[in-house]
Amino acid sequence: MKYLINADLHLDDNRIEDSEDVLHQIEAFAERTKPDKYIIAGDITNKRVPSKRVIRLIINHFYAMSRIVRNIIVKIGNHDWIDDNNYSLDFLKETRNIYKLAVFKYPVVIDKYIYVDHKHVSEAAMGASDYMFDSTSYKTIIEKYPYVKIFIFGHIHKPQILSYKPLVLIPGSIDRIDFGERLDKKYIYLLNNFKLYKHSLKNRSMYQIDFNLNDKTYLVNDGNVKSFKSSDVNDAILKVVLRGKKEQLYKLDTRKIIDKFKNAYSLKIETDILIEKTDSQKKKLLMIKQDIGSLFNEYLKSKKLDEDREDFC
Ligand SMILES: [Mn+2]
Repeated sequence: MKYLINADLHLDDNRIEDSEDVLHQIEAFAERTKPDKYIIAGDITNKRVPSKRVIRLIINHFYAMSRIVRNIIVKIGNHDWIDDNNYSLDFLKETRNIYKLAVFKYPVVIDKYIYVDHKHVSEAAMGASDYMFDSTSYKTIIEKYPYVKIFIFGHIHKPQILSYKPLVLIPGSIDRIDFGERLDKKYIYLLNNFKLYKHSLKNRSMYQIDFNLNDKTYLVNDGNVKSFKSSDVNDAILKVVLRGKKEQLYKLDTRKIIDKFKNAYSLKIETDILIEKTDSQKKKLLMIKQDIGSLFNEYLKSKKLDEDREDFC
């Protein structure tokens, strides 16, 4: 039996073409590998009331997948919940038979050996902006299900394996959702006779450039990008963080930055004010994150450059 596994699709209008592209990659991979079942470990939608375009995207994806797999199994995630009786995937109720779809509110064990939940497990390394809720050690869950061989947890966006025996897999999100994920590679997983394969997904690049106005130096993605040209951010999701003293920041002409990166897919500018603090012993620089970005955001709005998505958990 072959299972195709993913989680945290977070389909949203903001980047609908990216969502569509990555879903097509998943469909093409499924076409090649012919899984029997498709398991989604929660958070298909980003908003609890998805738009018509997002609904259409999900229906198209399920239609394509239902032509390949025998079953589609969905565990509802926190982003899919509305209340105990409603969830963002309610529109699928009428089409369950067409898509051979099973939707579960609570943790479920599939074929007596695969446990699927959407939950924060305390051992997982979190992405920079993952939101922690209701954290439990996976060990306490394993104890309750001694016959289960594979545990799958959606919710945390950073893909990782916490244990090999039993297998404890966090598939992660299928696309870089926010800047905390800018260094992540994303995957779709295929489980075939207890062997796990991961297939890389191609995602839009995401860069954060940290400018220090004091010493005129900059870091790209925390120094993980070595040789960098400004054209590298073409079509990328970009955040520029300007770090300097208040006077420097107020004097700055953001139009130059906006112009320099005008080919970015989206641009967000943030500021970090460096405050020189004196105490009785010595002088030191204390960095305080203070967002005066609203000024810039207003400016970006007036230039219609504010199409960047909101960060969310
Ligand atoms: Mn979640």
